[in-house]
Amino acid sequence: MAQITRLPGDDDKETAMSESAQDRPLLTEIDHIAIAVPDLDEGIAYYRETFGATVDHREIVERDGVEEALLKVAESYVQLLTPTRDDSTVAKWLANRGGPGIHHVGYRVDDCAAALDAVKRQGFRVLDEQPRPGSRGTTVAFIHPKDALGTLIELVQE
Ligand code: MC0
Repeated sequence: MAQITRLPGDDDKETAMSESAQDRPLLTEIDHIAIAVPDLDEGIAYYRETFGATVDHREIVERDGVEEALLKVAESYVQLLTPTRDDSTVAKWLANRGGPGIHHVGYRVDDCAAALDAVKRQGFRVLDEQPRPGSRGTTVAFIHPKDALGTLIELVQE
């Protein structure tokens, strides 16, 4: 069994966590799994030819320097993401990794500001101090992967 080590500040985190615990969990559904690809059309063709998946929505998000294609899978999406400029964080990620792969997970939340606040109160680093616009009219905020089990997390309010 894994040994649980208590660290200084854990008591504060625990208090913040129980204060933030809601009647229902903050994460309500998986909104999307984001897969970064060097070529969006090639990524779309792979999903179409292999799985018969079709594009539900396509959008350039200037702020993040990405173009996305959303392919619906039940009530969630596969989000294929490609950089639109060299200084995009996704361009850097692809270059470091050397090819396509899972870039982040987007979880639906009822209230992005409240969920972000809960993460911040527990002392975890966030990448957006305030919720901000995401694609297709959503409100989003990112949590730092180094404080989230090595996974970049996006909170998504529809
Ligand atoms: C970097 N790291 C990651 C990661 N990106 N770990 C897991 N998943 C990722 N996606 C790790 C690196 O391996 C490195 O670990 C450390 O984090 C620092 O990485 P870096 O290469 O120095 O990168 P930074 O610091 O320049 O940027 C990473 C960071 C950035 C996560 C802070 O990508 C960011 O701010 N992301 C949030 C915005 C975003 O991703 N936008 C694109 C999607 P080591 O161990 O080597 O130190 S926009 C989107 O999806 C919108 C359209 C939407 O859905 O609505």
